[in-house]
Amino acid sequence: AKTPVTVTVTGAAGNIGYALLFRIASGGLLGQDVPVRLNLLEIPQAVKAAEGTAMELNDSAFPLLESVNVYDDANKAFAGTSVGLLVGARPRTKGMERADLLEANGGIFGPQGKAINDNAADDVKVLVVGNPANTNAVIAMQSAPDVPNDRFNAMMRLDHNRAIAQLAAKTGSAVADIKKMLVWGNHSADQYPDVSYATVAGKPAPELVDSEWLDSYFVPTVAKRGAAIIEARGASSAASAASSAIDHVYNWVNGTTEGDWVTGGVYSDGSHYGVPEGLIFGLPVTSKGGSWDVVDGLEISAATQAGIDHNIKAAQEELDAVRALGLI
Ligand code: NAX
Repeated sequence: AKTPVTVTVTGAAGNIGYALLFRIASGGLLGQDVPVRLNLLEIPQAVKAAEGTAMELNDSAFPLLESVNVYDDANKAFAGTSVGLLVGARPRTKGMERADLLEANGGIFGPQGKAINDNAADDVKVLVVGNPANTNAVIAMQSAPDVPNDRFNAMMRLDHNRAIAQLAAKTGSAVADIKKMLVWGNHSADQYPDVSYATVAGKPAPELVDSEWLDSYFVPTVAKRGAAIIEARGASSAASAASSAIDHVYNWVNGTTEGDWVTGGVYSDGSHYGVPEGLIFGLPVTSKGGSWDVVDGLEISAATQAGIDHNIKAAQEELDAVRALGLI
Protein backbone atom coordinates (compact mmCIF):
# COMPACT_ATOMS: atom_id res chain seq x y z
CA ALA A 1 0.00 0.00 0.00
CA LYS A 2 1.08 3.59 -0.57
CA THR A 3 2.13 5.91 2.27
CA PRO A 4 -0.85 7.68 3.89
CA VAL A 5 -1.29 11.35 2.97
CA THR A 6 -2.44 13.94 5.50
CA VAL A 7 -5.26 16.15 4.22
CA THR A 8 -6.49 19.17 6.21
CA VAL A 9 -9.96 20.61 5.68
CA THR A 10 -10.91 23.93 7.27
CA GLY A 11 -14.54 24.83 7.87
CA ALA A 12 -15.07 21.10 8.24
CA ALA A 13 -18.41 21.47 10.03
CA GLY A 14 -19.89 23.60 7.24
CA ASN A 15 -22.00 22.69 4.26
CA ILE A 16 -19.18 22.16 1.77
CA GLY A 17 -17.19 20.30 4.41
CA TYR A 18 -20.01 17.82 4.89
CA ALA A 19 -20.10 17.02 1.18
CA LEU A 20 -16.32 17.10 0.74
CA LEU A 21 -15.04 14.93 3.57
CA PHE A 22 -16.82 11.76 2.48
CA ARG A 23 -15.51 12.11 -1.09
CA ILE A 24 -11.96 12.49 0.26
CA ALA A 25 -12.36 9.51 2.58
CA SER A 26 -13.64 7.31 -0.24
CA GLY A 27 -10.54 7.98 -2.35
CA GLY A 28 -11.85 10.62 -4.77
CA LEU A 29 -9.29 13.27 -3.89
CA LEU A 30 -6.01 11.44 -4.34
CA GLY A 31 -6.85 8.07 -5.85
CA GLN A 32 -8.28 4.69 -4.93
CA ASP A 33 -4.90 3.39 -3.74
CA VAL A 34 -3.91 6.25 -1.40
CA PRO A 35 -4.75 6.02 2.33
CA VAL A 36 -5.75 9.34 3.90
CA ARG A 37 -5.34 10.91 7.33
CA LEU A 38 -7.96 13.62 7.74
CA ASN A 39 -7.41 16.68 9.91
CA LEU A 40 -10.49 18.83 10.44
CA LEU A 41 -10.06 22.46 11.50
CA GLU A 42 -12.93 24.47 12.94
CA ILE A 43 -13.53 27.43 15.19
CA PRO A 44 -14.14 26.43 18.84
CA GLN A 45 -17.94 26.90 18.61
CA ALA A 46 -18.13 24.41 15.73
CA VAL A 47 -15.72 21.77 17.05
CA LYS A 48 -18.56 19.69 18.46
CA ALA A 49 -20.35 19.63 15.11
CA ALA A 50 -17.09 18.66 13.38
CA GLU A 51 -16.71 15.84 15.89
CA GLY A 52 -20.16 14.63 14.84
CA THR A 53 -19.00 14.55 11.23
CA ALA A 54 -15.86 12.70 12.34
CA MET A 55 -18.09 10.10 14.03
CA GLU A 56 -19.97 9.61 10.75
CA LEU A 57 -16.71 9.34 8.81
CA ASN A 58 -15.61 6.58 11.16
CA ASP A 59 -19.02 4.91 10.94
CA SER A 60 -18.67 4.74 7.16
CA ALA A 61 -15.72 2.34 7.60
CA PHE A 62 -13.86 3.70 4.57
CA PRO A 63 -10.98 1.31 3.86
CA LEU A 64 -8.69 4.20 2.85
CA LEU A 65 -9.39 6.37 5.91
CA GLU A 66 -6.54 5.91 8.39
CA SER A 67 -7.59 8.52 10.94
CA VAL A 68 -9.78 11.56 11.58
CA ASN A 69 -8.79 14.29 14.03
CA VAL A 70 -10.60 17.51 14.90
CA TYR A 71 -8.73 20.67 15.90
CA ASP A 72 -9.35 24.32 16.68
CA ASP A 73 -5.63 25.08 16.46
CA ALA A 74 -4.30 25.66 12.95
CA ASN A 75 -0.72 24.71 13.89
CA LYS A 76 -1.89 21.26 14.94
CA ALA A 77 -4.35 20.87 12.07
CA PHE A 78 -1.68 21.59 9.42
CA ALA A 79 1.09 19.49 11.00
CA GLY A 80 2.54 17.29 8.26
CA THR A 81 -0.25 18.11 5.82
CA SER A 82 0.26 17.56 2.09
CA VAL A 83 -3.11 18.87 0.93
CA GLY A 84 -4.86 21.83 2.56
CA LEU A 85 -8.44 22.59 1.55
CA LEU A 86 -9.22 26.05 2.92
CA VAL A 87 -13.00 26.11 2.94
CA GLY A 88 -13.89 27.96 6.15
CA ALA A 89 -14.31 31.68 5.67
CA ARG A 90 -16.24 34.62 7.03
CA PRO A 91 -19.37 35.08 4.91
CA ARG A 92 -20.60 38.50 3.91
CA THR A 93 -23.52 39.39 6.10
CA LYS A 94 -26.08 42.11 5.65
CA GLY A 95 -24.70 45.62 5.86
CA MET A 96 -21.08 44.43 5.76
CA GLU A 97 -18.74 46.62 3.72
CA ARG A 98 -16.09 45.11 1.48
CA ALA A 99 -13.32 46.33 3.80
CA ASP A 100 -14.95 44.55 6.77
CA LEU A 101 -15.22 41.33 4.76
CA LEU A 102 -11.61 41.51 3.61
CA GLU A 103 -10.40 42.28 7.11
CA ALA A 104 -12.32 39.38 8.66
CA ASN A 105 -10.95 36.99 6.06
CA GLY A 106 -7.44 38.39 6.34
CA GLY A 107 -7.72 37.44 10.01
CA ILE A 108 -8.41 33.84 8.94
CA PHE A 109 -6.21 33.28 5.88
CA GLY A 110 -3.15 35.14 7.20
CA PRO A 111 -2.75 32.96 10.31
CA GLN A 112 -3.66 29.81 8.37
CA GLY A 113 -1.00 30.62 5.76
CA LYS A 114 1.54 31.03 8.55
CA ALA A 115 0.46 27.76 10.17
CA ILE A 116 0.94 26.04 6.79
CA ASN A 117 4.33 27.69 6.42
CA ASP A 118 5.46 26.49 9.85
CA ASN A 119 3.91 23.02 10.03
CA ALA A 120 2.90 21.53 6.69
CA ALA A 121 4.83 18.90 4.72
CA ASP A 122 7.37 20.13 2.14
CA ASP A 123 5.13 19.03 -0.72
CA VAL A 124 2.04 20.88 0.58
CA LYS A 125 -0.58 21.93 -1.97
CA VAL A 126 -3.27 24.39 -0.90
CA LEU A 127 -6.64 25.02 -2.53
CA VAL A 128 -8.59 28.02 -1.24
CA VAL A 129 -12.36 27.63 -1.59
CA GLY A 130 -13.55 30.19 0.99
CA ASN A 131 -14.56 33.50 -0.53
CA PRO A 132 -13.30 35.87 -1.77
CA ALA A 133 -11.24 32.87 -2.89
CA ASN A 134 -8.66 34.53 -5.17
CA THR A 135 -7.79 37.24 -2.67
CA ASN A 136 -7.84 34.87 0.32
CA ALA A 137 -5.41 32.64 -1.57
CA VAL A 138 -3.02 35.57 -2.09
CA ILE A 139 -3.22 36.43 1.62
CA ALA A 140 -2.42 32.82 2.62
CA MET A 141 0.40 32.66 0.05
CA GLN A 142 1.94 35.92 1.27
CA SER A 143 1.82 34.61 4.83
CA ALA A 144 3.80 31.49 3.85
CA PRO A 145 7.14 32.80 2.55
CA ASP A 146 8.86 29.39 2.79
CA VAL A 147 6.25 27.66 0.63
CA PRO A 148 6.61 28.17 -3.14
CA ASN A 149 3.95 30.57 -4.45
CA ASP A 150 2.64 28.10 -6.98
CA ARG A 151 1.41 25.80 -4.20
CA PHE A 152 -1.45 28.19 -3.47
CA ASN A 153 -4.47 27.90 -5.74
CA ALA A 154 -7.97 29.40 -5.68
CA MET A 155 -10.93 27.33 -6.79
CA MET A 156 -12.16 28.24 -10.28
CA ARG A 157 -13.13 24.67 -11.09
CA LEU A 158 -16.76 25.05 -10.09
CA ASP A 159 -17.08 27.91 -12.57
CA HIS A 160 -15.34 25.76 -15.19
CA ASN A 161 -17.68 22.83 -14.52
CA ARG A 162 -20.73 25.10 -14.59
CA ALA A 163 -19.61 26.42 -17.99
CA ILE A 164 -19.21 22.88 -19.34
CA ALA A 165 -22.69 21.96 -18.09
CA GLN A 166 -24.25 24.98 -19.84
CA LEU A 167 -22.52 24.32 -23.15
CA ALA A 168 -23.42 20.62 -23.01
CA ALA A 169 -27.07 21.43 -22.38
CA LYS A 170 -27.17 24.01 -25.20
CA THR A 171 -25.55 21.72 -27.76
CA GLY A 172 -27.31 18.54 -26.61
CA SER A 173 -23.99 16.85 -26.04
CA ALA A 174 -22.41 14.89 -23.23
CA VAL A 175 -20.18 16.78 -20.82
CA ALA A 176 -17.43 14.27 -21.66
CA ASP A 177 -17.49 15.54 -25.28
CA ILE A 178 -16.53 19.06 -24.20
CA LYS A 179 -12.84 19.95 -24.10
CA LYS A 180 -10.85 23.12 -23.45
CA MET A 181 -13.43 25.13 -21.56
CA LEU A 182 -12.03 28.19 -19.83
CA VAL A 183 -13.10 30.70 -17.19
CA TRP A 184 -10.64 33.57 -16.93
CA GLY A 185 -10.11 35.55 -13.79
CA ASN A 186 -11.83 35.53 -10.45
CA HIS A 187 -14.43 33.41 -8.69
CA SER A 188 -16.86 36.33 -8.62
CA ALA A 189 -19.41 37.95 -10.88
CA ASP A 190 -16.46 39.50 -12.76
CA GLN A 191 -15.31 36.12 -14.15
CA TYR A 192 -15.13 35.63 -17.91
CA PRO A 193 -16.38 32.22 -19.08
CA ASP A 194 -14.95 31.74 -22.58
CA VAL A 195 -15.78 29.09 -25.19
CA SER A 196 -13.32 30.47 -27.78
CA TYR A 197 -11.11 27.37 -27.64
CA ALA A 198 -13.71 24.82 -26.57
CA THR A 199 -14.66 21.88 -28.74
CA VAL A 200 -17.81 19.77 -28.65
CA ALA A 201 -17.15 16.24 -29.93
CA GLY A 202 -14.21 17.72 -31.82
CA LYS A 203 -16.12 20.65 -33.41
CA PRO A 204 -15.20 24.22 -32.46
CA ALA A 205 -17.82 25.49 -30.00
CA PRO A 206 -17.97 29.00 -31.54
CA GLU A 207 -19.38 27.39 -34.72
CA LEU A 208 -22.18 25.70 -32.74
CA VAL A 209 -23.50 28.59 -30.66
CA ASP A 210 -24.17 32.20 -31.61
CA SER A 211 -22.68 35.24 -29.97
CA GLU A 212 -26.10 36.44 -28.81
CA TRP A 213 -26.50 33.28 -26.69
CA LEU A 214 -22.94 33.58 -25.44
CA ASP A 215 -23.21 37.22 -24.37
CA SER A 216 -26.73 37.36 -23.04
CA TYR A 217 -27.19 33.85 -21.65
CA PHE A 218 -24.02 31.79 -21.25
CA VAL A 219 -21.71 34.32 -19.58
CA PRO A 220 -24.21 35.72 -17.06
CA THR A 221 -25.72 32.29 -16.31
CA VAL A 222 -22.34 30.82 -15.42
CA ALA A 223 -21.17 33.90 -13.54
CA LYS A 224 -24.40 34.18 -11.52
CA ARG A 225 -25.00 30.47 -10.99
CA GLY A 226 -24.21 30.69 -7.27
CA ALA A 227 -27.13 33.09 -6.76
CA ALA A 228 -29.46 30.88 -8.84
CA ILE A 229 -28.61 27.89 -6.65
CA ILE A 230 -29.33 29.89 -3.49
CA GLU A 231 -32.65 30.99 -5.00
CA ALA A 232 -33.62 27.40 -5.85
CA ARG A 233 -32.22 25.45 -2.89
CA GLY A 234 -32.51 28.06 -0.18
CA ALA A 235 -28.85 27.34 0.54
CA SER A 236 -25.63 27.95 -1.32
CA SER A 237 -23.87 25.46 -3.60
CA ALA A 238 -22.26 22.82 -1.45
CA ALA A 239 -22.03 19.40 -3.11
CA SER A 240 -21.08 20.90 -6.50
CA ALA A 241 -18.41 23.04 -4.83
CA ALA A 242 -17.08 19.98 -2.99
CA SER A 243 -17.08 17.96 -6.20
CA SER A 244 -15.15 20.65 -8.03
CA ALA A 245 -12.58 20.88 -5.22
CA ILE A 246 -12.10 17.12 -5.59
CA ASP A 247 -11.65 17.53 -9.37
CA HIS A 248 -9.10 20.31 -8.90
CA VAL A 249 -6.87 18.48 -6.43
CA TYR A 250 -7.21 15.14 -8.23
CA ASN A 251 -5.91 16.72 -11.44
CA TRP A 252 -3.20 18.68 -9.63
CA VAL A 253 -1.85 15.51 -8.01
CA ASN A 254 -2.57 12.93 -10.70
CA GLY A 255 -2.41 14.99 -13.90
CA THR A 256 -4.88 16.22 -16.51
CA THR A 257 -6.17 14.36 -19.55
CA GLU A 258 -4.04 14.45 -22.70
CA GLY A 259 -5.54 16.87 -25.22
CA ASP A 260 -7.51 18.85 -22.67
CA TRP A 261 -6.91 21.48 -20.02
CA VAL A 262 -8.80 22.72 -16.95
CA THR A 263 -9.28 26.14 -15.42
CA GLY A 264 -7.21 26.67 -12.30
CA GLY A 265 -6.94 29.73 -10.09
CA VAL A 266 -3.15 29.69 -10.16
CA TYR A 267 -0.27 31.99 -9.28
CA SER A 268 0.59 34.39 -12.07
CA ASP A 269 4.32 35.00 -12.53
CA GLY A 270 3.54 37.87 -14.90
CA SER A 271 4.38 35.98 -18.09
CA HIS A 272 0.91 34.86 -19.22
CA TYR A 273 -1.76 36.86 -21.06
CA GLY A 274 -0.83 40.15 -19.42
CA VAL A 275 -1.89 39.01 -15.94
CA PRO A 276 0.37 40.83 -13.46
CA GLU A 277 2.76 38.97 -11.22
CA GLY A 278 1.36 38.09 -7.81
CA LEU A 279 -2.30 37.55 -8.68
CA ILE A 280 -3.99 34.17 -8.28
CA PHE A 281 -6.10 34.06 -11.42
CA GLY A 282 -8.20 31.67 -13.50
CA LEU A 283 -6.02 30.46 -16.39
CA PRO A 284 -5.91 27.40 -18.66
CA VAL A 285 -3.66 24.82 -17.04
CA THR A 286 -2.46 21.27 -17.50
CA SER A 287 -0.83 19.22 -14.78
CA LYS A 288 1.93 16.65 -14.89
CA GLY A 289 4.07 15.28 -12.08
CA GLY A 290 2.19 17.26 -9.43
CA SER A 291 2.51 20.79 -10.78
CA TRP A 292 0.52 23.02 -13.10
CA ASP A 293 1.68 24.49 -16.37
CA VAL A 294 -0.15 27.46 -17.86
CA VAL A 295 -1.18 26.83 -21.48
CA ASP A 296 0.51 29.56 -23.48
CA GLY A 297 0.15 30.90 -26.98
CA LEU A 298 -3.64 31.04 -27.24
CA GLU A 299 -4.91 33.58 -29.71
CA ILE A 300 -6.77 36.22 -27.71
CA SER A 301 -9.75 38.00 -29.30
CA ALA A 302 -10.71 41.53 -28.37
CA ALA A 303 -13.67 40.20 -26.33
CA THR A 304 -11.45 37.78 -24.42
CA GLN A 305 -8.86 40.48 -23.78
CA ALA A 306 -11.58 42.75 -22.40
CA GLY A 307 -12.75 39.92 -20.11
CA ILE A 308 -9.21 39.30 -18.87
CA ASP A 309 -8.53 43.01 -18.33
CA HIS A 310 -11.77 43.48 -16.40
CA ASN A 311 -10.75 40.65 -14.05
CA ILE A 312 -7.21 41.97 -13.61
CA LYS A 313 -8.65 45.31 -12.55
CA ALA A 314 -11.10 43.71 -10.09
CA ALA A 315 -8.43 41.45 -8.58
CA GLN A 316 -5.98 44.32 -8.21
CA GLU A 317 -8.56 46.58 -6.60
CA GLU A 318 -9.32 43.89 -4.04
CA LEU A 319 -5.62 43.39 -3.31
CA ASP A 320 -5.09 47.14 -3.03
CA ALA A 321 -7.84 47.21 -0.39
CA VAL A 322 -6.17 44.30 1.42
CA ARG A 323 -2.82 46.13 1.31
CA ALA A 324 -4.43 49.34 2.58
CA LEU A 325 -5.74 47.34 5.55
CA GLY A 326 -2.20 46.08 6.20
CA LEU A 327 -3.25 42.46 5.69
CA ILE A 328 -0.41 41.66 3.27
P1 NAX B 1 -20.66 27.32 5.89
O1 NAX B 1 -20.97 28.61 6.54
O2 NAX B 1 -21.67 26.23 5.87
O3 NAX B 1 -19.35 26.68 6.57
C1 NAX B 1 -18.22 27.43 6.82
C2 NAX B 1 -17.55 26.81 8.03
O4 NAX B 1 -16.29 27.45 8.21
C3 NAX B 1 -18.33 26.97 9.33
O5 NAX B 1 -18.53 25.71 9.94
C4 NAX B 1 -17.44 27.88 10.18
O6 NAX B 1 -17.50 27.57 11.56
C5 NAX B 1 -16.06 27.55 9.59
N1 NAX B 1 -15.04 28.56 9.86
C6 NAX B 1 -15.16 29.90 9.91
N2 NAX B 1 -14.00 30.46 10.25
C7 NAX B 1 -13.10 29.47 10.39
C8 NAX B 1 -11.73 29.43 10.73
N3 NAX B 1 -11.06 30.53 11.01
N4 NAX B 1 -11.13 28.22 10.77
C9 NAX B 1 -11.80 27.09 10.52
N5 NAX B 1 -13.11 27.07 10.20
C10 NAX B 1 -13.74 28.24 10.12
O7 NAX B 1 -20.16 27.67 4.42
P2 NAX B 1 -20.02 26.73 3.13
O8 NAX B 1 -21.31 26.67 2.43
O9 NAX B 1 -19.40 25.45 3.54
O10 NAX B 1 -19.02 27.59 2.24
C11 NAX B 1 -17.68 27.80 2.64
C12 NAX B 1 -17.02 28.87 1.79
O11 NAX B 1 -16.95 28.46 0.43
C13 NAX B 1 -17.74 30.21 1.79
O12 NAX B 1 -16.77 31.24 1.90
C14 NAX B 1 -18.35 30.26 0.40
O13 NAX B 1 -18.56 31.57 -0.03
C15 NAX B 1 -17.30 29.56 -0.41
N6 NAX B 1 -17.68 29.06 -1.73
C16 NAX B 1 -16.73 29.08 -2.72
C17 NAX B 1 -16.96 28.57 -3.98
C18 NAX B 1 -15.91 28.60 -5.03
O14 NAX B 1 -16.21 28.20 -6.16
N7 NAX B 1 -14.67 29.07 -4.79
C19 NAX B 1 -18.29 28.02 -4.32
C20 NAX B 1 -19.10 27.61 -3.15
C21 NAX B 1 -19.01 28.52 -1.95
O15 NAX B 1 -19.87 29.62 -2.17
